[in-house]
Amino acid sequence: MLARSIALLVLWTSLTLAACAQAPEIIRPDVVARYPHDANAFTQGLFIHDGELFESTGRVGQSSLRRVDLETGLVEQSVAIDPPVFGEGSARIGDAIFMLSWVSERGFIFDAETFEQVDSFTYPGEGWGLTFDGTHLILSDGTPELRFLDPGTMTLDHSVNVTLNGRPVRRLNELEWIDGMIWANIWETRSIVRIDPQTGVVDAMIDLSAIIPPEVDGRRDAVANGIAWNAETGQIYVTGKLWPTLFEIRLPEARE
Ligand SMILES: [Ca+2]
Repeated sequence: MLARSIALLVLWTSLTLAACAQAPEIIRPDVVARYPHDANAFTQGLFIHDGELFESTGRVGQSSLRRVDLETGLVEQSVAIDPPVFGEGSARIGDAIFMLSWVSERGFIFDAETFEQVDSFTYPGEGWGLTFDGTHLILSDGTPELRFLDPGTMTLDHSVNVTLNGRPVRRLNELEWIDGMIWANIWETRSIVRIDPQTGVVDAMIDLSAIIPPEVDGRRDAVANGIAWNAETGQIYVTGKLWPTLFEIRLPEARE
């Protein structure tokens, strides 16, 4: 009886420890800097290339791809995405910018310098967020599944299901490859999840509650969306749909 009780206690302890080890860390980022952001931009994609900020926006009739001056928030170059397409996430590979649409099952490839459309591609289902890990384009579609696409053919290489405490995470939205991990906004929340690209396990949640601009606080459409990483400097930027502000953030653990 005693041996059985001890065995159960050992089992319970190990399960508890396993559960604790899985629980994601909750991180409240520090704000390093604030910059103006176009409050009419329904942000769906955000990334940095060679220190320059690029953004894709959504809504039918307002969708666009744009290059934005980081300091002023002014749009320096843009191309409109014609109706009925609702623009979504974007990512850059070399001289090409790939951009998704929400429900058209069609994406676009733009010349990164001229913003001329040079090609298009198709994919099944919805398109939400897009990022590049150096090998694959990673696509979110609002489900817990992240699709890893071969950028040469835009065919599916493999997919990963994202879990938090063992449960599927839905509504994965804008994506960013940061230092070997995938960061993803969760639609209609104030949280970014940090995902292990191999296992899909969320190891941390970045809580943006403290930086929601007062101008949009409480607005259901103006949710946090948009993460950009400057791979050369390590700087991380976040914003939201219709937010008047773009923030450079830093995780406390990264303090020197
Ligand atoms: Ca991004």
